[in-house]
Amino acid sequence: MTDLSAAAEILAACGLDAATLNGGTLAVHSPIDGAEIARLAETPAAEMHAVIARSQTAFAAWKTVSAPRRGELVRLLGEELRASKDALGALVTLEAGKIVSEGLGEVQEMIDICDFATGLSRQLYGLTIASERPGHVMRETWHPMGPCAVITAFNFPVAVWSWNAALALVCGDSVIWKPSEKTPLTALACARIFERALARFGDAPEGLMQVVIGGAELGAALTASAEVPIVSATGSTRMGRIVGPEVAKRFGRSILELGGNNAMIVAPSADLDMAVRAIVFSAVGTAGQRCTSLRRLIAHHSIREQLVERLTRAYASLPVGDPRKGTTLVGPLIDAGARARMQAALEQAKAEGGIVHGGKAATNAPQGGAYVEPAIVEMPAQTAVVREETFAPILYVMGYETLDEAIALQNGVPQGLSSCIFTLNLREAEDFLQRSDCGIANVNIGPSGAEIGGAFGGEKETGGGRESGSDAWKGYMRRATNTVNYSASLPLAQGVKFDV
Ligand code: UN1
Repeated sequence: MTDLSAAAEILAACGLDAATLNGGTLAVHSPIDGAEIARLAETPAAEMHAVIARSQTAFAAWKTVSAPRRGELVRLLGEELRASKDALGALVTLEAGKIVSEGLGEVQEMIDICDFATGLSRQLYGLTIASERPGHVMRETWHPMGPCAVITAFNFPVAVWSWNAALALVCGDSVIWKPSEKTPLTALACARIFERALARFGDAPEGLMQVVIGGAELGAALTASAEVPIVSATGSTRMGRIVGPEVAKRFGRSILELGGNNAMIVAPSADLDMAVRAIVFSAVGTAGQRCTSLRRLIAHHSIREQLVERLTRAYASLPVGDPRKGTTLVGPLIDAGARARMQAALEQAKAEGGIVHGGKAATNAPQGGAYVEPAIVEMPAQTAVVREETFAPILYVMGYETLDEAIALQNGVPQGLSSCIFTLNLREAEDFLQRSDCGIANVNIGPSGAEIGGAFGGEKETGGGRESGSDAWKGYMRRATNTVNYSASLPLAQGVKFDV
């Protein structure tokens, strides 16, 4: 059993009083051992109108604050996150089951995006554009949009909020956050941390960042409301198929970060020592529950057997178990449902001709948690099960002969998030980068563990959204094209004559 007093201590360190986190309708379980750690009051769906109205009022005030001053709030958030890193990291471990280092890494990712967004607050650049008309100047200016809904998943319960919120806030938007029902405590902890930044900041409007706790009906209220111009949603493709059309129906903007089915091509020239390490981290890290987890290994026939042999050996010694233990590398799946889906996928893979290594329930792990041995499955082809995203540590291995064949396999799935190649051959590497159809394509590193400086997201069923670095901020602002005439005449564009 999770020691409930230890859980209470972690919650208290995050500014949450365990005693007030009871008596509600939403039971929160730790994936470590399935123990109930809280029972939270849910936001009634009927209250969503008021939440959205409050966000609109906050937006009206916030958009008039200068962007660098808005950046100051995000800078303070970064400071508060630094001070709370250990506490929040421990709560991520307790509530999402991540190993200690990955819990801390997630908070570091939040700190990084705060630093990035703070600098960005002085760089919301537009263009100046040459006008065809004399005495005219054209420019592009960027303006705050309005309330931004942020719908997040359990697997990155805090970082994904921060990628969206840090950008939205410097862009002048207000934020309404609906975290996963599986990880509401980390969201409440972030709200506490944010309140501390607000208190130091001084004069931010009330309701600038609100958290709503509950299920799909809250997300539905956000996606349906024309008062919420931006909906950023991270989760399954199934969820995106609902959110995307709903938001489009009212001409809102959605930023979708949905399923991935990420592949690595291992070429004959690859540094296999490095490839093995990259494969193991990206396939079994976070127990295979990252959008960017490695799910498909496309290995050249000449090295395939050797690679599988080395991987099965590395997998056999993987420490699976309590994520709070410093030596553990693979923690639990989020719940028993996730384990059942993994088992079903392995059964289907066998039926489709796969040879399964590993994949059994793990022994030597706390009772009550969904612990599994990561699985490697040698597949005769890219069958139906391989084309689906199963959110678990399953690595399908396929062979190839020519690079064309490998790239066709890599691109031959409905999802388009992350991809990579291991090769020492420059021609192959560049060719792959040109032809991968994913939002992320890497050389000699795995598909997961992206830094916040780049734009994050992918194509096809991954949804097309971009979050985090580069110019992803443009997704949180509206663009205006301004033409200013400083001459004393009124010429028309395209030479049109209209004399009155
Ligand atoms: C996700 O799985 O939703 O690239 C995000 C990575 C992390 C983010 C993953 N920086 O693996």
